[in-house]
Amino acid sequence: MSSSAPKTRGALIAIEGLDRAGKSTQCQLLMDRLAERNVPARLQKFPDRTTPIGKMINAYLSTSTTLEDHTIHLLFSANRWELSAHILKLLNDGVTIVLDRYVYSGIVFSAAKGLSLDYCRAPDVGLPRADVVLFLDLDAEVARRRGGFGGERYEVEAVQRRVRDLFKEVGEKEEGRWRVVDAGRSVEEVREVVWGVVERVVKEVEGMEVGRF
Ligand code: T5A
Ligand code: NA
Repeated sequence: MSSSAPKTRGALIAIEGLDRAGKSTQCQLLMDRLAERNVPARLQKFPDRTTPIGKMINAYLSTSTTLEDHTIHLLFSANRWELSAHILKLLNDGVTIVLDRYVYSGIVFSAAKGLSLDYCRAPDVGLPRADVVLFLDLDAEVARRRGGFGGERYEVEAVQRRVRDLFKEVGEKEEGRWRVVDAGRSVEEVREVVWGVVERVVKEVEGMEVGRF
């Protein structure tokens, strides 16, 4: 065991940003590019609305149920924890994982309601740490004009403004892992910026252990 070469592992790539910043669009394009380059990869969206906890979150987001702020915060975190062992295993098996939102959304959307940043981070401490976070930055007014905005609980411009400021604050603690991408550009331009970062990170993590948040 001691003489074996470091095992190739997958990269944990988080795509974050405001509602309608183009996260899901870019996640799909990134998955396509990774497939073209023969990099084994999986897409994992958070919240994952398919699990029992995810179904509770979905009911909350679609505003059909009300939940106390701490309760829904812990459910979002629990939704990440229930998938964490699976994510770790895939990474260690050499599969790159593209996350459509992760702990950063978890922190800032709850903090925007008035819970402290320290409280909001705590339940996610220990989860697999993203090797890089691509923060798709978009003016709240531009986000509002994009398709489908307004249907769900947090899709209110004042909330989105506060969320944008909080993302900036959280990103400052991530140092080199946090990359701000101007999401106001065309889909293709954003795709190329994202790929430029991901292509490098996929190579850089080879032989490195998965970190913990
Ligand atoms: N949340 C989430 C928490 O409170 N705590 C948590 O722990 C987590 C994980 C649901 C909510 O949950 C909150 C945050 C959210 O409020 P969700 O399910 O990810 O989160 O939300 P969705 O509705 O699926 O996705 P978004 O609204 O965030 O949109 P995306 O994925 O950013 O944007 P996308 O790609 O769907 O694009 C939106 C529109 O813009 C166009 C697209 O074609 C589409 O019409 N578009 C562009 N137009 C012009 N130029 C570009 N570059 C464009 N890119 C995309
Ligand atoms: Na999305």
